[in-house]
Amino acid sequence: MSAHRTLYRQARLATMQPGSAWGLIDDGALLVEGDTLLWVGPEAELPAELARSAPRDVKLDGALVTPGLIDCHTHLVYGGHRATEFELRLQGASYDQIARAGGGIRSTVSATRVATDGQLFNSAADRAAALMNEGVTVIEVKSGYGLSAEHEARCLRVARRLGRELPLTVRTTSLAAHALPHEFAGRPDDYIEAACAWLPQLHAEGLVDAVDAFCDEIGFTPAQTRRMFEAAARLGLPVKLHAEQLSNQHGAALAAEFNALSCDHLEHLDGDGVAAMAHAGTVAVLLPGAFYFLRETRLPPIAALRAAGVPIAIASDHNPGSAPGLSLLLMLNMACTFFRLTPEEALRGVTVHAARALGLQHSHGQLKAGLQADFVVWDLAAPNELAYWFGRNPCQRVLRAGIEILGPDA
Ligand code: DI6
Ligand code: FE
Repeated sequence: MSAHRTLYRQARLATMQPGSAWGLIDDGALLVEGDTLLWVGPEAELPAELARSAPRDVKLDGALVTPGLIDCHTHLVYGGHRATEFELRLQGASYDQIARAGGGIRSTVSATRVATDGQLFNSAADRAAALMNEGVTVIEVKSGYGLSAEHEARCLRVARRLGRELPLTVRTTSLAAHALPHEFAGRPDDYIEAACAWLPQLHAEGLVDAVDAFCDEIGFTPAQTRRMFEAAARLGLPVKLHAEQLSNQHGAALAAEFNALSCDHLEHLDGDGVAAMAHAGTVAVLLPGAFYFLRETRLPPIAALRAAGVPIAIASDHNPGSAPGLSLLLMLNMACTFFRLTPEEALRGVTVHAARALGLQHSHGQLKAGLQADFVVWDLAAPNELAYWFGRNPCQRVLRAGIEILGPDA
């Protein structure tokens, strides 16, 4: 007997391992030791001495089990909201018109700067809880609403605190190159120089896992983005990019030059960008919530991404301007309805490919021996139901690092 082992059995495992649809194992078992999956496979093949070694035995009655879900692109830490801007857009104003008039991201920057650390933490923790309720065990959180050395650091510290105080893995991304703060009006190159200079200190404080930028007409130019990436590379930090969201700036090819973990949005991505991403092994993160909420009509080039073998991830992009939703399950449904992903591709997009978009593919994203014991038990029989229902939460039980954080034993 090994006191810290638990056996979960009579499960339908969507392991998401490659080689078969969903990596499906009917009548499967999971043996958890501490925070790790010790054994995963068909229950009939579980060695008897391993079965006997677990003092706790949990029967799951045929329920579906998937890896913990991973939301690999969020802007969770911010002050205020932008419901009035939503009304303006409904009356005909466009997202970029509002941004150019000084609203948009910059109005959230003002609301973030006046919020206390406690307010920022509490609002972000509530939002994280909503994601976690649907089986999310890993999130990425970007800065980008502080836009000064002090306020960027504050937002990243709040993100780190979420990871310490909630049963949740949090990866942080510095997105100082999100918008031009008013104190640098007309001086974007000076702002980028300043933002590059903050990075070593933020990194020294352990606040940055990756560096991102918004490369667009209302964001930063490819040349400015390159300077940000060079500053990241000097510190050995991986990069990601908000690329080709509203226009084609050839940002994906630039990011691929830096072996980016991911390029995100991609509605305006062209064939050269697809090829560059495939060559670099960069993940395409699609954000159907932003596509929906901005009422976009131009689709990312899904067929070309598939044909080139670019891994596709799906994320919420939760932010107050273009994607205020907090349901990763709804994103699965929208990835299928809007982008015509298959339900299996959509689930790979919030598990195995999302892990890769965060550089966590060796510890997260699949049900596989040796990986962290993050998994979700669903009140569902078939994995395609995950992308089918919406507005219903079938999440029954969540284990994160081997500990039940939601469910009968939580
Ligand atoms: N693209 C987006 O969709 C978010 N950031 C970005 O660069 C939107 C951020 C916002 O509108 O507050
Ligand atoms: Fe975003």
